[in-house]
Amino acid sequence: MKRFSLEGKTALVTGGSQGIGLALAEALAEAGATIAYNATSPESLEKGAAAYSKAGISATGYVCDVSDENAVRKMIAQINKELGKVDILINNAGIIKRIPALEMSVEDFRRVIDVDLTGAFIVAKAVAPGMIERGGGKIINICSMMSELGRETVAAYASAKGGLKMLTRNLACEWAAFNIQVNAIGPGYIATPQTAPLRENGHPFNNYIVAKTPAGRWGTTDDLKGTAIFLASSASDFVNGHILYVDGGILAYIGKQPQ
Ligand code: NAP
Ligand code: GCO
Repeated sequence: MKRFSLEGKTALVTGGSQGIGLALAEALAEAGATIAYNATSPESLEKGAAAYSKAGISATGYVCDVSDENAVRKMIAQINKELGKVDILINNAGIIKRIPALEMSVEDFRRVIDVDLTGAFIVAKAVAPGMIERGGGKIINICSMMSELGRETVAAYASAKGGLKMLTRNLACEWAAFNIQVNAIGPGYIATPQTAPLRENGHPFNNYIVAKTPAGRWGTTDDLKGTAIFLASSASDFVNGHILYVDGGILAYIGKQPQ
C-alpha cells in the first residue's frame, strides 16, 4: 500500500548486522528503502553482509562506532555520497552490561550511556541537516521495557533507555518544524543474541519473563517489523514523540497471582 511505501528512501540502521537491527532493516527494504547499516568491526559487518545477501537484500555496510562523533560524521558523509541523504534513521545500536549497581564501575556505566544514549544523539544530529535539506525525515529510536521499568543489574542500561525516551520526545519537539518525526519503538523481551544469556536452558529468568508477558511468549524480531515500517512511512506523518511499545502486553500487566 502506497501509504506504507518506502520506495526512493534511504535508511540507515545502526547496529544492523544482527538481531533487531537486521530484522528492521529487512522490513524497511521489503517496503522499498535502500539500506545502509553499521557495525563496530569488519567481522560483524561481514556477518551482516552474509545475512542480507541470504535475504536477497542489497545493503551497504560501514564500520563505525556510534559513540565516536568524528567516525559518525565521516560515515554520514560517505552515505550521502554513495547512497544519497538519509531519509530514515533507526537508532538501534546498543549494549547492555548486567552488573549489580554496587559492583558496577563508573567506566562501565559511562560506556553504556555513551553507546545507548549519546550514540543515538550523535547519529541523529549528523543526519538531521540532510533531512532538513530534503524537507523532512523519520528518526526511530529503539527504547526498551527499561525505558519504564527497573530491575536488578541493569542500572546503566535503564538510565540510558529512560534517557533515550526523553531524547525522543525532546528531538520530536525541536525538529517537528522541519517535518522530521522522531519516535521510538519499545520492544518487550525479544529473542536475540543480546538476550541469549537469559534464555539459556533452565535460566530462571526465562519462565519468569514468559509469565510476565500476557502474550505468553518471548517476542521475535519479526514482531517489530510492521511497527518500524509504520514509523518510517508517511502513515505516521502526524505521530511525533511517541514511544510505541511492542511488548506482548508486559507494561499493561500487574503480573500473575502466585498459586
Ligand atoms: P544485539 O543482538 O546485541 O545487537 C546489537 C547491535 O548493536 C550489534 O549489531 C552491534 O554491533 C551493535 N553495536 C553495539 N555497540 C555499537 C557501537 N558502539 N556502535 C555501533 N554499533 C554497535 O542486540 P539486539 O537484541 O538486537 O538489540 C538491538 C537494540 O534493541 C539495542 O539497542 C537493545 O538495547 C534494544 N532492545 C533489545 C531488546 C531485546 O529483548 N533483545 C529489547 C528492547 C530493546 P557489533 O556486533 O559490531 O558490536
Ligand atoms: C534485561 C534485558 C532487557 C531487554 C530489553 C527489554 O536484562 O532485562 O536484556 O533489558 O534486553 O531491553 O525491553
